[in-house]
Amino acid sequence: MQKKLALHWQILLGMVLGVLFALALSYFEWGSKFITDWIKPFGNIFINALKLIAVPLILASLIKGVSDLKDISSLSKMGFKTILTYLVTTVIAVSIGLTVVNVFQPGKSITEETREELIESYGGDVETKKQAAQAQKDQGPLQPLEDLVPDNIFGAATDNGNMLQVIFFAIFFGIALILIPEEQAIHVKNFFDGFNEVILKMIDLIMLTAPYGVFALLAALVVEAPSTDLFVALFYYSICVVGGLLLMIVFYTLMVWFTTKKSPSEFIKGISPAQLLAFSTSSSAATLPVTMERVEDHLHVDPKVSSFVLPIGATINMDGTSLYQAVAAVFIAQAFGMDLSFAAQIGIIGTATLASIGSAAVPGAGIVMLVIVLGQAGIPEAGLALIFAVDRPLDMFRTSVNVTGDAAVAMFVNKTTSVNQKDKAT
Ligand code: DAS
Repeated sequence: MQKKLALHWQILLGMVLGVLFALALSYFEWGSKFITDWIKPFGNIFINALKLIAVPLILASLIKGVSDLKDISSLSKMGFKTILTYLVTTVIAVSIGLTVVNVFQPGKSITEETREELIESYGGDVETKKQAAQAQKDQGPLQPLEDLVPDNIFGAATDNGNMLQVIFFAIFFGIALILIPEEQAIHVKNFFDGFNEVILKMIDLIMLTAPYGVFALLAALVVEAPSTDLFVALFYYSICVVGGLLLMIVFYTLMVWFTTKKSPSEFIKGISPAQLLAFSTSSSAATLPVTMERVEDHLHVDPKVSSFVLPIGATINMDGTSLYQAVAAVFIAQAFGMDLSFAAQIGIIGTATLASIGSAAVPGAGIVMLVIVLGQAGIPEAGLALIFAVDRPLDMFRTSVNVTGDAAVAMFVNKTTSVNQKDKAT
């Protein structure tokens, strides 16, 4: 955990040094050009590495996740109730995120001049994406459904705009894997378990370069969009994310209060040490042991329930991440002057839910999977560079919400599972 904490603060340091370095060099007339020619490319390489890992991560995590469902469903209705509750809370989180970002529109506070600069620097293919979105509006009502099924998986995997096709293939593959005889499936399952581990290690390695990538991205951001309105917009965007996350905390306390009669103060007092650890490590996985101890010893959840519900939650239930992905995607679209159609925003509910399921419980995983949401919504993925500046602090907040959501669902499942009530009856 110490290594993760060190990397975590290294990234924050990279941000600060990137800004200071750019401010210092901008005093020289060659400073901006130097940063654009010799520093910014390292930021682009870092963003490209995140985009590179998105498709293999989706394939690995969804195929593994879907094929693991076979074990979960065999644990009777607790398995299904857990998965269903996690899905419902994630859709609620994404919906809250979309509501907040559409109501407050943080990206719209950018001036036209800055928008042109951003499009030139980061969103080069905005026009083509706008035309594609317009073309989509003119298509038949079932075109999105037709587009879901790729006619060539390698084509879908190479064009980020067809992330849903990759997701469709992964889920289809996982279901078929469940249906083949166990003695054959085990080899494939072991392969994808191993493949998933390799991909997570690749994310670890990419995140090791994050301090340098963030340094370059921040330096470029300062010299290429020195306008204060961009930083004001990023501040508004951060407020929207944190505000939405706080609404999720309110939702969880009410959910726990109404379903288990545990008062909000008791719930927050019980889970707060895990929230603080999640905040400082930005890792649900690193926090899991503390989450389990708090939920069992202080929120009185049966260990049979918590030992099942919480590890699954740390892996697939990331409500804070899904809310953040919804806000981030629409903010980037607003910053590039793109009006997302209602259908595109509904699509975000689907992809942000799936992207958060596929997000690993490690620092920075949420922004890696944001590529999926952007690609599918037709938003230039290069827009990641705009929000990376504030991603680290927001990762701290969203990880705390991820952990809080896992605890709330564990308490709900504990209160309503027959397994637990049978024990009480004996
Ligand atoms: N840091 C991730 C987690 O551990 C969440 C994220 O990156 O969005 O939950």
